[in-house]
Amino acid sequence: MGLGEHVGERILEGALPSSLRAEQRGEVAVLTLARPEKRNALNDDTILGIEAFFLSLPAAVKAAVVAAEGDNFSAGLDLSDIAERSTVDGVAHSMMWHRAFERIEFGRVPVVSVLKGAVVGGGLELACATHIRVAERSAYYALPEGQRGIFVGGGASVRVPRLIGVARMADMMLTGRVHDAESGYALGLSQYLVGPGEGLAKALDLAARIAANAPITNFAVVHALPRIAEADPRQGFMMESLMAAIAQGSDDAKDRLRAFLDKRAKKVTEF
Ligand code: 1HE
Repeated sequence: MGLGEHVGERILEGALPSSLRAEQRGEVAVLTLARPEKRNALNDDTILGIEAFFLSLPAAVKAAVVAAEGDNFSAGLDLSDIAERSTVDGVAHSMMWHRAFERIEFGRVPVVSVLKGAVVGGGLELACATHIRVAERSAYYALPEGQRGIFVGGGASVRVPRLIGVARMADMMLTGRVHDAESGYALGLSQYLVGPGEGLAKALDLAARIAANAPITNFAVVHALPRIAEADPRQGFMMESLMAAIAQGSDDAKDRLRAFLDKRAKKVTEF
């Protein structure tokens, strides 16, 4: 659970670039992309700010939400940043995105994103590093890298095929295909589809539910589940058994199981 990770005392605010806003709502930290005039295009400062935010979440934070100001989640890489970059700098730049987004995917808490309008290029890469995606009906997904003469560099080759498969990602890159929110939901790009303006409330509700889970369960889902799913099944089953035994042995699990048997806990149908 963020082994060796710095745990902040309070949420980063002043230390973030103007393209990001951070706030804490109870046990949920909310990071908002705040450069709507540029469709939340992601420049280096923003990527480093995202990394800093997830590296220093206060101990009281149990879940996070990534949202956006304006009508769009993100138009991806800030294209004004890329023009003069050398090959060596290009590798370093892509690795910086990978590092920052790994702080989300393998950070201390589960992360929910709120998608609307453009979720394209690096914006889709950012969304795919979060664990739960809530899409408003205005959301649309594209990987225009193919048309811009470049390649994805923020982790899409790894994370997008996990959600929709290599063939569909290849289609998006080769033909410029755009998926609307309904299509994205059907394919698995988002787990939730909500009406206009409803995304943040839904995401906060989901984050509050996540925050109420036992920390060991959230740890297992964020850190163990994706590794188990990609492991050789024989290794995977063993990792699952070990993780199950660790979780079962926790005081949290004992309390929660006892509460159910004593009829003090909600039934599945009452959550
Ligand atoms: C930008 C960017 C950007 C908008 N970098 N400035 N991403 C793309 O190829 C998507 C490029 N953007 C678009 O296709 C459109 O902007 C949108 C369809 C997303 C939105 O259209 P619209 O009509 O709402 O806005 P707009 O008028 O195009 O843009 C408003 C402003 O934002 C404008 O600047 P202004 O100073 O003229 O007002 C745009 O230039 C600016 N803007 N998108 C920079 N992306 C780690 S590798 C990841 C690789 C990628 O992500 S490649 C995909 C890049």
